[in-house]
Amino acid sequence: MATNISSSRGMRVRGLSRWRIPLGASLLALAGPAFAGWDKLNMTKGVTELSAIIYNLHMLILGVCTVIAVLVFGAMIYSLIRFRKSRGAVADTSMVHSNKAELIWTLIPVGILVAMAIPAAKALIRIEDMRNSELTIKVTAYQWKWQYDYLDSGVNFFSTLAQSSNFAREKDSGIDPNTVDHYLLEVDHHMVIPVDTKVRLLLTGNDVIHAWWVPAFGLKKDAIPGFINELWIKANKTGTYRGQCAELCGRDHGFMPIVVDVVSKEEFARWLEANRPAPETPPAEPATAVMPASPTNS
Ligand SMILES: [Cu+2]
Repeated sequence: MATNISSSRGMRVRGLSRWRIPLGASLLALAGPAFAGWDKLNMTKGVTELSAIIYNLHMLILGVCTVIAVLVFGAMIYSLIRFRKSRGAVADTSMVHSNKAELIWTLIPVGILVAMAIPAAKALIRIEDMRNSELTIKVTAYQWKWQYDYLDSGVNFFSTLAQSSNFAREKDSGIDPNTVDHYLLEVDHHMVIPVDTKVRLLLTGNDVIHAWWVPAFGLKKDAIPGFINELWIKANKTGTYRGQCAELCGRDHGFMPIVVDVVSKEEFARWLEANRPAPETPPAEPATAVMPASPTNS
């Protein structure tokens, strides 16, 4: 009987080993798509100089936090298991105070915090450094649209939710939002900026507080009525980047997206020329009225 059991177990094991390779391969195949979305959990690296700095800082601090978490929780879990009561561990009640221990657990965290503050302060200073910008755009937020004013060239336009999204969002529109391209993330007029150029944005609001946010640019700043906030972008990759108002600004807060086209410098120059307002023609001089000759009595 025992032989039977062992032999049947042996068969089962052999049977399993036969399946091991295909099983492993299919698990790997499943893991591929499962892990494919993991990078989406993290913040985006973005396409600008600042977004890269912010991403690298985030990864550095995350690394420090992870090492601390592993060390602290590792020591804690190890102690809980190794010195458990069932193994005869007896609490040490004699140690009530230790200057040495207190110094260590104060100085080490302070050292870590100071070390982390250095790269964080460097990144903050870089974010606020508006010097040497090559193009300035004033961005005014309204309920619920954006106005872009290219201060150096006079190009000025409003950017509102695209009609396709606007129709689809209506109650009982009968339009499936999944069929609408970039649903709620498309506008009628894109903001256009040149690649590899330091662009300064001056943000303000005309009614309530809004916030201008394009995740790929790594920055989000409030647009406040009566105030000017600044941020700068230096995109290193052409493309279309989308964002949203990130401040709860009223009923249609979800319907004022931001779309930015980063184009080559030549293409930007052409776009600017095509959209430049026509020079104002001075009003024509009023024609001098010709007085009828007074009738003469002859
Ligand atoms: Cu808003």
